[in-house]
Amino acid sequence: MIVPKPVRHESRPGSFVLDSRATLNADPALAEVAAWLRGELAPVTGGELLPGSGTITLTLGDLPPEAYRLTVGPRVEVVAGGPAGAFYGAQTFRQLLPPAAFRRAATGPFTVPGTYVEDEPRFRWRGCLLDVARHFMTKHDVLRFIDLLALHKLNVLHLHLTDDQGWRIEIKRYPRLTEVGAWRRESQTGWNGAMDGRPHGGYYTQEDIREIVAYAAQRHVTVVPEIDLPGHTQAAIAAYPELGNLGTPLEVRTTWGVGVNVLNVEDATIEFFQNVLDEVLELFPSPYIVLGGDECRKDQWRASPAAQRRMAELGLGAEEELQSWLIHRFDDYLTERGRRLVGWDEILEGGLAPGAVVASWRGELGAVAAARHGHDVINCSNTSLYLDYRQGPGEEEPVPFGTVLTLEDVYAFEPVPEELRGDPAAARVLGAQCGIWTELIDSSRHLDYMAFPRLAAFAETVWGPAERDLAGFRDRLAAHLPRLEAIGVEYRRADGPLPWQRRPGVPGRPEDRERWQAKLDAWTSNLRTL
Ligand code: TNX
Repeated sequence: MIVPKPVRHESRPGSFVLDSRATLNADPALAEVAAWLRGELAPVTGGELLPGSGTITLTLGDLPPEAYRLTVGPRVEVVAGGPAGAFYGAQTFRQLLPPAAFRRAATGPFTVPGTYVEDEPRFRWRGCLLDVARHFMTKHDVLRFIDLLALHKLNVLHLHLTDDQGWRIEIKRYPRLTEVGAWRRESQTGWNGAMDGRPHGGYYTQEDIREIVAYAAQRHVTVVPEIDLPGHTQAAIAAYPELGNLGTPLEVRTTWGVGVNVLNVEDATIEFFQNVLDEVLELFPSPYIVLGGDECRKDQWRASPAAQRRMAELGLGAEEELQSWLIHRFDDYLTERGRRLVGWDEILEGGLAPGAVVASWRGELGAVAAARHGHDVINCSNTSLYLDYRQGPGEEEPVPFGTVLTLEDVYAFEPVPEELRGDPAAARVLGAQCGIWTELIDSSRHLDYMAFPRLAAFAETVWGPAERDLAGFRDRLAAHLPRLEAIGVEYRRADGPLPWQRRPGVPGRPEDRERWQAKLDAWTSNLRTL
C-alpha cells in the first residue's frame, strides 16, 4: 500500500527482516542516498547500518534517472537509473515497513513481506508552493515539510518568499528588506476580520537558506524561490520607499487581498531587483526562478506621471504592456545568467517573454494558451490544487475560504488540461503544483490540517498514470494515514476538524463554485483571445 501508487507492485515469496544485523551497501554514486537511508533507519536498526555483506543494496542500472526497481526477499535490492531513482526506491522500502518504523524511537525488528516494485514518475515537475510571506514558517517547520514532500515523491518546493505582508530572505546589500520588511505591526484575522493587535514576522538568513536548499537537495527536492514583482511588493516598498510610486512612506501591509501599492518602473528599481536577484541566484542553484507577475493592479501606474512618461518613451499603449516590458527585462537578466523565469499566468497579458515558463493558476486557460505558444507550463489550477481552499462545505471548516476542494476533487485532477489532450503541445506541461497560501494558516499545525491528506492525493496525480481509481486510493490512504500519524502530522480527518482544529471567531470568506467560476471567467476572459 504505497503512496503514491507505484507503476507496478507485486508480492513475491519470502520476506526480509530488518534488525540490527542489517547491512547496507551502495554504489559510490549513491552514497548520499545511502547516508540518508541510514539516518532514517537508525532508530529501527538500533544504530548505524554499516556496509557489510549487503543485506540491503543500492545499485545503478540502465533506467531513467528517476526510475527504480525494488526487490524484497531474503535481501533488499534497489536498482535505479540515478540517485533520485534510488532515493524513491528507498522511500518505497520505508513504506513497506510498518507505520511504527516512522517513529523516531522505533524499535525493530520489522518484517517486510516479499515484494517487487517497478516505478517511475509520469511528470518531472511535482511541486508544492509554500507561502512563507503571509505567515512565516520557522526553518525547522520548512525542513520538516521538505521531509513530508519527499515522502510523497514530490520534487519541487516553490518558496513564496516575498509579498506585501512580509519579506523573508536576507539580502546583504539591502538590509532594510528584512530589518523593516520582515515584520508587520499586526495581522488581519481571517479574511474579513478585525486586527489581532499582535506583531508578526521572521526571515531566513542566507545561512538558513543554504541549509534549507542543501537539506532539500539531499531529498531530491529543488527549492525554487519566488521574488514576487511588480505587485505584491509592499513590504519591499515599506523598507525602501523609493521603489514605490508614492512620495509618502508605507508600512508592511497588515491586511489580505490584492493591494494597490506596486513597484515603479524606474531604471533604479529594476537595478535594485537585479541586485537582489544576484544574491538569490547565488543561494539557489535551481534552474527556475519565479518572479511572480501576478495580480499587479495598474492604478498607480495610471496615475503616475513617471510611469506614463515611461510608456510614452517606449511607445506602449496600455499598462499591461508596461508590465510585460518589465518582465521581459527580468527574463533577459535571468536568461543571460543561465536561468529561466517562471511567472504566474498574468505574464501572458501584454506579451510573453521568450524564455518564460508559465505557472497557470487561474483555472487552466493560461496553461493551454502558453503551451500552444510553445512555452513550458506548470499546471497550478486554483480550483483543483489550492490547498488553502476549504476542504468541506460545513461551516465548522477552519477557515472557510475559496471553493470547496475535497480530497476527492484533488485526486480527480489531471495535470494535462482537457483542451490539450491529444495535442502535441501537451508535451509542454512539465507537471503540476499544489499551492498552500497562508493568509489563514498561521502555524505548522494548521498547515498540516490543510495539506494532509490532500497532498497525498495530489502526489498520485503527478506521479502515476492518468487513470484514477478512487476506491484503490482510499485503501492506500487508509494504510498511509498511520504513517502520517507516526510522524506526528495533524491531518484532517475524513469527517472534519477535531475540536482543537476548529477556528471559531476567525472569519473566512465562503464562496460557492458558481461564484468562483464567474470570478475566474472574468479574470481570464482576455486569455481566451491569446
Ligand atoms: C491568489 S495564486 C494569489 C495569492 C493568494 C491566493 C489565495 C497567485 C498568483 N496569487 O496571492 O494568496 O490567491 O488563495
